[in-house]
Amino acid sequence: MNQAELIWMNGEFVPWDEAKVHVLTHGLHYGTGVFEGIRAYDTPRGTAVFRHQEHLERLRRSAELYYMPLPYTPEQLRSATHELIARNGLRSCYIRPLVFRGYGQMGLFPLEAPIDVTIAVWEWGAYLGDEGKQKGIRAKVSSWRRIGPDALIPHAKATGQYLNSVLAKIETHKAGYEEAILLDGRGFVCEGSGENLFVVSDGTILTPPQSASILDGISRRSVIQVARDLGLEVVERDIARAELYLADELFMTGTAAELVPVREVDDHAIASGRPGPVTLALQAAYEDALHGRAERYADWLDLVPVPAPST
Ligand code: PPE
Repeated sequence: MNQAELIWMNGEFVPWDEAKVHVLTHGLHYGTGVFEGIRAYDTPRGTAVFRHQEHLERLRRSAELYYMPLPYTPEQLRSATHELIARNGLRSCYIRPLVFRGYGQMGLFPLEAPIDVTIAVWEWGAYLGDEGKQKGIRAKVSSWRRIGPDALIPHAKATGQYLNSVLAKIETHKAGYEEAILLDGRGFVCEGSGENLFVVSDGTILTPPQSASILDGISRRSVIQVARDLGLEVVERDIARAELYLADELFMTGTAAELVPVREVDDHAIASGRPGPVTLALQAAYEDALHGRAERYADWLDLVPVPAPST
């Protein structure tokens, strides 16, 4: 991976190679952590973090759902992130805040273990490849179902929950596909291993609802808004597996992935097997929003203050 210079750990800026934890860290054993994935873009007004406050609010909520009170306010984490980006000299980057139960307590009762908070930033290119973004990816429905709301909390972005995504990702990777699509416990379409999913059918954009065990993606919400602003109809409803094969267009959204067309599912080409017009129009409009080229979405971008020159 692309290393940066500094990582923020519990209020301090530490060199990348010194950002370490004890092997008896609670979160390493039991997955007791929550995190975020955020991106900052090099925009005409300077480096800007996309929907920063919304991501930090989701982090706070994820932590709360697992009984971890955040020892920092979202505002403190926001300014720490600004400083971290500036001190690392990055113009664009991926941002990974992590909140986890730390060292000091073993066993499943975690409430006495400390809560550690770290933020890392690094340069991260196209998650599903540059070619995938342009031409679309090949996906396969995984045999692993997405974690259900009766066992875990799909709405929380918790570290332990990602074993589910990892199994699906490995399975589909070994089978020669670029991404996994998981069904929910009822057998309806849920999402990718790290992306939400959209279907274009007869000019309408469909996407699974909150009750389908999805992560409430911030890219998903943003793309829904961009689509509606373009005059497109977006409907949240359950989607049957075969509707993927019969779709006119398919695409995925996520912070790391951004907006990526899907050109094949389970060896069925989606329509012509090339990204369709709705996907391409939305992708272009969304890229404009991310990169600060769309005035309409300017308030989605949190500008990183330029540090005052040292005297
Ligand atoms: N579902 C899952 C399971 C998921 O992990 C993500 C983000 C999304 C949907 C889309 O959510 P949002 O980023 O808010 O639009 N996945 C993150 C982790 C990727 C990783 O490999 O790590 C991300 O995109 O940052």
